[in-house]
Amino acid sequence: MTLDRRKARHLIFILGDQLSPAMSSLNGADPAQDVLLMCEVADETTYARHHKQKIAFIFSAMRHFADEMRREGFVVDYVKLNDRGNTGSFTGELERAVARHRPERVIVTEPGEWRVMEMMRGWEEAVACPVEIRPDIRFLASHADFAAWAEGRKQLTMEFFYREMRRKTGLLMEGDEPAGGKWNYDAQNRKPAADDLFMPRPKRFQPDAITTDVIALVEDRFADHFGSQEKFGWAVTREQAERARDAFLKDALAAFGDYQDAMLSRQPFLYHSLLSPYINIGLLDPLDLCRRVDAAWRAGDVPLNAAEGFIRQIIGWREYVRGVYWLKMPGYGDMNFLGATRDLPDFYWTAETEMNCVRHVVEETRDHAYAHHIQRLMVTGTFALLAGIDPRQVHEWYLEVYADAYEWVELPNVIGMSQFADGGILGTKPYAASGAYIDRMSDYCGSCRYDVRQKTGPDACPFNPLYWDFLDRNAKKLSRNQRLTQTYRNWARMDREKRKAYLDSARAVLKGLDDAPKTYGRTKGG
Ligand code: FAD
Ligand code: DLZ
Ligand code: SF4
Repeated sequence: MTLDRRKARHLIFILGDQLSPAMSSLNGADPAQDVLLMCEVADETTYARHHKQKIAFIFSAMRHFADEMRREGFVVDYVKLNDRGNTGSFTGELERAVARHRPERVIVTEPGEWRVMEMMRGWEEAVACPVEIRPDIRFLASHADFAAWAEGRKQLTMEFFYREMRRKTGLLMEGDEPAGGKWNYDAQNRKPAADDLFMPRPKRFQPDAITTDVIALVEDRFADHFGSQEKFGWAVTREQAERARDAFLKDALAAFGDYQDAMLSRQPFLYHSLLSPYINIGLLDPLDLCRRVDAAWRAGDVPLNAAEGFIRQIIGWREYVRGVYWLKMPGYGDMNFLGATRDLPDFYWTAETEMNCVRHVVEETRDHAYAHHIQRLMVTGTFALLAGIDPRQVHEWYLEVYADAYEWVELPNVIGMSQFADGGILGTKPYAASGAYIDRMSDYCGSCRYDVRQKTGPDACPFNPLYWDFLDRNAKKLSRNQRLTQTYRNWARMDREKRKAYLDSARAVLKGLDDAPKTYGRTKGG
């Protein structure tokens, strides 16, 4: 009997973002009796039309993980995308694998996405075999933990959740107190950066034979998906991801805090870690990473604001958005508190816009399947918010274009944090800002066709009139927000002519968006 037809005690199904030997599904696994199942399926590549690099990254990491587990002595039944008979779906592939291995039980770790959980709930019936779904122990807070924390709270404030995670893990704690006497050093993390020849570069890797094969496969099967693969440099093995992690800790972490919000045209990565794709698929363990950051601070290698800023993103924001996602699904993705309906402009795909900031971010997204947090939030995110783009289209864009995007983490960041479409579940006010913010934090404006200092008229930075138009347009829903009281007061005090000039300029920008043809995205290839 060939190995991939071997009878199994347990058939352990490992999804593409579960690539760790420490997954709960592998707990107690026995190489002598169990079979691991992994499959590349068309449905997962097209339910969102992912960036080409994202598909290549996941397939290559999956193939390498299968080899890693084979070296551990496991039989891995691996179905490739082009294998004959591949049904193209998780359920179809599980059915076929159950027929091949006739297991006593299927074991799987719960998925990151609601959509896949719904699918899993039907598996026991579909395959006529017991299916055990185990919790994902890569997270500090289980769904029940988060629900218990959220119970009875009027506002789900991330900061309070984060403090609990600090206490729970002991990270940056001195006894019962936060290190340095403060929980949060964000106020020190807002410096603009200067372009610097000696800025550290994140560790990138030459594609090996496996990656080269999947890049060709992706080019062939997903030619019309967004993105270029030319600059593919992602780690695809655990050992490479660990080297990328160590390089970040050594070279960039110390300045991470100071320049977390900065943006520079010639430095797409600045002091960011680029570790999210690895953490999200299981190549790096988030808690282990935070412990290393804590140790670097305790050893005096990095300042407290850097260590705290980084650890807060992971045990704070990352855990918190996952909690919100599972608490509010299903339905969270349909929220549209501000009633925004405009179609996503084509330049989110083509980068063909005279707004230098947006052009840069879209080009970097196309070339690297990456943009850092402030680019996502304050450039493409804020523009979509101010222009009143349909949040579902914004969500679909973010889910497709970034190598680290999975709905559990992407959706709350987009629907909640960036588009305020959840009406304030996740954030207390919308991230609306005029061009002045981008000018302060970046070097984009200096070489832009628009003038960031001009408030209205054809040469004015479009963010400027759109900012006031957004507030005016949404006054009914936002003017009672305490954090916007002063802003609305300023608007009310502005003289009538000035207000009219803002609204007229905004109308001209929005008309330009509406009149431009929409050929990409949802309309392209379905
Ligand atoms: P660093 O700046 O080096 O940060 C360190 C780590 O902190 C990241 O690797 C990530 O694991 C974590 N982190 C930081 N901020 C967040 C956050 N807000 N939510 C969750 N984790 C966070 N992150 C994703 O992993 N997947 C997404 O699909 C995603 N979509 C986003 C969409 C929008 C509109 C916004 C504003 C943010 C989104 N983020 C997403 C969060 C954040 O932008 C990315 O995690 C970060 O840019 C990844 O790059 P990095 O590894 O260099 O991060
Ligand atoms: C994102 C993705 C892609 C593109 N392809 C696959 C695949 O072919 N096989 C697989 O097991 N997983 C893939 N993934 C990751 C899944 O979409 C992810 O596991 C679910 O969305 C649950 O989070
Ligand atoms: Fe962006 Fe406005 Fe600055 Fe141009 S002027 S780069 S559009 S913020």
